[in-house]
Amino acid sequence: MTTLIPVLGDQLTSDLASLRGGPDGAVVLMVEVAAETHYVRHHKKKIALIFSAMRHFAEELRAGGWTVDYVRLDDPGNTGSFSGEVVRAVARHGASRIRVVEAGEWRVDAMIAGWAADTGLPVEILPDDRFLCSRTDFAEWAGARKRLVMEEFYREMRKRTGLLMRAGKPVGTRWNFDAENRKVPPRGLNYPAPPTFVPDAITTEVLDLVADRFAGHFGDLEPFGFAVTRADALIALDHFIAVALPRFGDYQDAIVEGQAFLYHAALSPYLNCGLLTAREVVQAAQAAFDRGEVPLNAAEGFIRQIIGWREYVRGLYFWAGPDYAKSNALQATRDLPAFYWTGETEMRCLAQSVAQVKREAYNHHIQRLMVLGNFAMLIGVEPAQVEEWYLVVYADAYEWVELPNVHGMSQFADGGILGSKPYAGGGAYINRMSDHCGRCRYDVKQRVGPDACPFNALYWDFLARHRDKLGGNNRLLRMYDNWDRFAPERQKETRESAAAFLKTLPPAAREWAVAQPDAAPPAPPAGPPPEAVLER
Ligand code: FAD
Ligand code: DLZ
Ligand code: SF4
Repeated sequence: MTTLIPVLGDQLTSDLASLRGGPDGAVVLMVEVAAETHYVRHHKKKIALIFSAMRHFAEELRAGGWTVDYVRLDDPGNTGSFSGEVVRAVARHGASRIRVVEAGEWRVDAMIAGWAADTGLPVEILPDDRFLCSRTDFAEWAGARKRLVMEEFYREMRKRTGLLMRAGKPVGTRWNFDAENRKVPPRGLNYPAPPTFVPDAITTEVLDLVADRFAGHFGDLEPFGFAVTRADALIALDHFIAVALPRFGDYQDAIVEGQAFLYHAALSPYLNCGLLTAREVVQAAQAAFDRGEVPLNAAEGFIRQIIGWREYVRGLYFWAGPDYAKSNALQATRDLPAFYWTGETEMRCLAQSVAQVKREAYNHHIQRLMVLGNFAMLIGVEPAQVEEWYLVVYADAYEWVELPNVHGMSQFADGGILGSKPYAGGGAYINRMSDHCGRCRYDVKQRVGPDACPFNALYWDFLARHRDKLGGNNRLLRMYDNWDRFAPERQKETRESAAAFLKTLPPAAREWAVAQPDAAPPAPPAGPPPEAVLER
């Protein structure tokens, strides 16, 4: 009775439900799957991170007494698909049953659902209890509600986990300190970059493989400094808790040129592939708060991101079903501009964000939401193209977390299931939260004309264009009032300015994301409109 336990590239957790019984004669199957690397053409750093973390994890399991069958990308006979490799492994090991943890996305869940028919064996599919809220628990919570409100979910999770709670009440008497998390950082602050790790022999071999096989994918492969083992990911966690978390809350929404990480955790790549668990990172934050090492607004802000937003988007992804991605509430059809890949635009905020993600496979939340996502929504890019881009470029991107954030939060393509209004903003927001505008060729204070910040006219044009769908939204009434106070001539020149800018956009750039013969994208070069109110 040999049990085959397939472990996917984002299940690299020794306490994974399928591994909990201990070795017991089972065979763990891990596979470098060609199809996973090019169903979208992931950033080179992301592929290297996953392959290296997988190879290290296999070694750790072996050291723990497990038999691990590890199929490398170039191993002879590798079929290049999860299902093909499960079928081959069943035959190799004479397996009599399969045990696996549910996947993080519908696409792979569907493959797993086919394994019983593919192999003729019983397949036990276990819930992924690394998440604090199961798919069923979220569905129960959501089922009773007219609207899904993250803040309500979050409070429920605070009660359920007991984090930052005292005698059934939130510590500090408030649930949410978001309003205190939007400070503009003073000049000259020291930012503690997250630790980087020198590639060992395993990683070096993977880097060579990725350089060779994925040369045409987006992004810089080196320098490569990600943690690829649990031990190193724990160092990154300790560093964040000790050095960055104390100021995490204050400057959560800021953007500073040359500082990719500010006081952000930069832990999502490790959380999402399983090197760290959500439980341990929130417990570490709570413990630092209990020791008096971090203020409440920081601890609460961070814990909210994990047990609130992270669990909420995952719950919503599975609750909404595989068709969630199909909606296009704003009927957006434009192609993604080429500069999302090349960085070649004079809009400094966008150019800098693209240059950063090319280098680091990382942007922080406000760059993702209020620069890159905001612009794509204002110009009306087809949601599927935006989603594909986000899935490609970020080391932490897996569909369960990418899709709700992009489709729902950033593009409002779900029509308001995830959020109650679009996260749209003009240049004034970016100017207030960043130091880009002073160095930009565009003037953030101008609304129209060739030198005006494009975000400004585009913002008003977006509102005017979508009045039929958004005009009745209570949270946008003030903005529509402002627009209505524009004289007709002013409205006309604003919309004409937006139209003139849209005509200048470079042609479609889809080819970089979708599977096709390798070709390296070019390297990137190094009256006040309203402000978006963020709720995090
Ligand atoms: P911090 O700002 O330090 O936050 C701490 C942790 O909270 C993160 O590591 C992450 O695990 C969690 N978190 C915070 N916000 C969210 C959120 N909205 N959804 C889920 N988890 C959250 N996050 C991903 O992990 N993968 C993605 O593919 C992804 N795509 C995004 C796309 C868009 C358009 C937007 C607006 C957000 C996206 N996010 C995504 C959420 C968030 O931007 C990243 O989790 C965060 O930037 C990761 O960096 P960090 O670890 O420094 O985060
Ligand atoms: C993202 C990714 C990549 C690039 N490669 C692999 C791989 O070769 N083998 C593997 O098991 N997993 C990989 N992954 C992660 C999977 O895509 C991920 O497990 C599924 O999307 C389910 O969330
Ligand atoms: Fe971006 Fe406009 Fe500021 Fe330039 S002026 S950096 S385009 S917000």
